[in-house]
Amino acid sequence: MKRVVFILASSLLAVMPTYAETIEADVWADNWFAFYVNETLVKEDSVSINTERSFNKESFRFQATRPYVLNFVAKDFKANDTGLEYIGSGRQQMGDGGLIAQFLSDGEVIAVTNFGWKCLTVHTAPLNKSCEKSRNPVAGVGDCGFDEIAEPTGWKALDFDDSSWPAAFEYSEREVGPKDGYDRVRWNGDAQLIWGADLEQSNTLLCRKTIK
Ligand SMILES: [Ca+2]
Ligand SMILES: [Ca+2]
Repeated sequence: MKRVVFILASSLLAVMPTYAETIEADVWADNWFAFYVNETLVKEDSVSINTERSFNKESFRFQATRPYVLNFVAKDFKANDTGLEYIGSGRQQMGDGGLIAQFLSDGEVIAVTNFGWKCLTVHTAPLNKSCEKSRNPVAGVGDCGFDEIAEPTGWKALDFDDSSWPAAFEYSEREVGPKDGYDRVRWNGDAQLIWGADLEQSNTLLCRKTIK
C-alpha cells in the first residue's frame, strides 16, 4: 500500500503544472541595463545612459515560470565608437562598467550574478588603451579601433545555445568602485560584480543565466 501511495504521489508530481514564482530583483549597473525574462522586457534602467554619472539601483518584482532565462543588455557609457567619454576635455577617459544583480523568491536565492553567468561582449573599444591619451581620437583610426558584433539572433530565447559564450568576469568592489544606489541594497554574499574581459574596454554586454 505504501508503495502504491508513493507511486501515485510521484506520478502526481510528474504531471503537476509548474507555477509562476514571484521574484524580487535588485540590480545596479554602471551605467545602464535592460532586463528581460526570455524575450519579455521586464525592466529598463530608469536613468538614461546619457545622464552624466547615471548610477542608480533598481528594485522590482516579476513573475516567471521555470524554466526561464534571465537576460541583460548592459552598457557602459561611451560618447561614440572610440569608447571614450568627455572627449576633448581634460577628463577624456575610457570609462568603466560593472553590473550586479540578485533575484530572490520568499527569501530564497534564485540567482545572483557571478562567473556562472554567460556574457558576450558585443562592443569593445578602444582596442588600444593608448587611445585614451589621443589628442584627436577618431573611432576606427589608429589606437582607437573598435570591435562591434551584431546581437546573435534569438539570444534571449530559452533554447539558445550559449555554450560558446565566455563566462562572466567577476570584479571586486575596489575595482568597480560602485556608488549611488549600490549601498542601498543588502547584497547576498554570493552576488558578485560582473562585466566583460576588461572593465574599461568592454562597453556593451549581453548576459544570460538559465533558471531550471
Ligand atoms: Ca561607466
Ligand atoms: Ca568603457
